[in-house]
Amino acid sequence: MFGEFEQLYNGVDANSFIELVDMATNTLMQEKQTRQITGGMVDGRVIKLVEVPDELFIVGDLHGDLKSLLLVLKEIDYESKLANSRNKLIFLGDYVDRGRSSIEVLYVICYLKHKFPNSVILMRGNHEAPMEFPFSSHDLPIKLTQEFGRNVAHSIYYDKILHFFELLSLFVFVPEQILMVHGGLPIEFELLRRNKAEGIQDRSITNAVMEELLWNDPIEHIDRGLEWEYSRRGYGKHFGIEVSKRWLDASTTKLVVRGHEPCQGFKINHDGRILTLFTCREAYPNFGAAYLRISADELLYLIQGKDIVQNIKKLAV
Ligand SMILES: [Mn+2]
Repeated sequence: MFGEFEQLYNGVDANSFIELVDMATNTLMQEKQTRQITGGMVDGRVIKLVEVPDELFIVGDLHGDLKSLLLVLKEIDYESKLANSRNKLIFLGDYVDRGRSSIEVLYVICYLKHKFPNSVILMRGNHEAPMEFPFSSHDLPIKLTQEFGRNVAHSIYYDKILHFFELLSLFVFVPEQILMVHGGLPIEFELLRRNKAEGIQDRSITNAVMEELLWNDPIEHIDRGLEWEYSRRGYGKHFGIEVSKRWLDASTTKLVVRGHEPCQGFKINHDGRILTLFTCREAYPNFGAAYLRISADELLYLIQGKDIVQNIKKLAV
């Protein structure tokens, strides 16, 4: 049914897995050296897509759900779509933890980045955890040990995976159109205003900003009319509509697309300014899965974020 990924249902062998992680890592390092991707500019962990992609596909949290990932690839006919590097498939991060197939999902996304380097953009989620923000539901090291044998989690394997995680994008944007992050907008928006012409830059992403990009959530109401509050997640913040308005105004974009929160495939916050996508069912049986598919024309004629709902594709259960 899924062609070349069919064998993944029987697991991945350690050598071919780590070989692919190495290849994807090299692809990401090369991209950072040349500072280019088709139709866009790469500044470290920031990607600016100067040309609106012919077709744009965005996938939210996967959390080790191989089946949902392969369904999306099949529905979008990935081999023919990704062969055209003016199309873009953007993953919002959170590939691992919670589901059964974190290793297989990593395998597939590494394969895609290696095979279609100019069509695929991999963002970092909070589960692709930086050393600075460890948390307890990170079960990837245990999965590696179970699948590849004792001590793998503390070996060169895990080091290579961590290095790969460090190269993933934190902020991707299409000027005049959309901003993409895993979690949310940092409440410190001075960092955008300072570099208004260029947008956010890699060097503006301090650890504190990275924490917010990976962990923040939009919220509709905050006590006493405050613009933000600390998150109950332990890291990051809840940001209110004023923060969203300021970011979209300053960057002259229409919409933020992010993942990070389970929902029925998608949800809208802040009067259509924030779209959340969630593309995982296995570890969240009470939620739905969906992805976004939008053409350049549809994106250019988008007036407000709410209008994008017609481009959301729900995954069949
Ligand atoms: Mn997340």
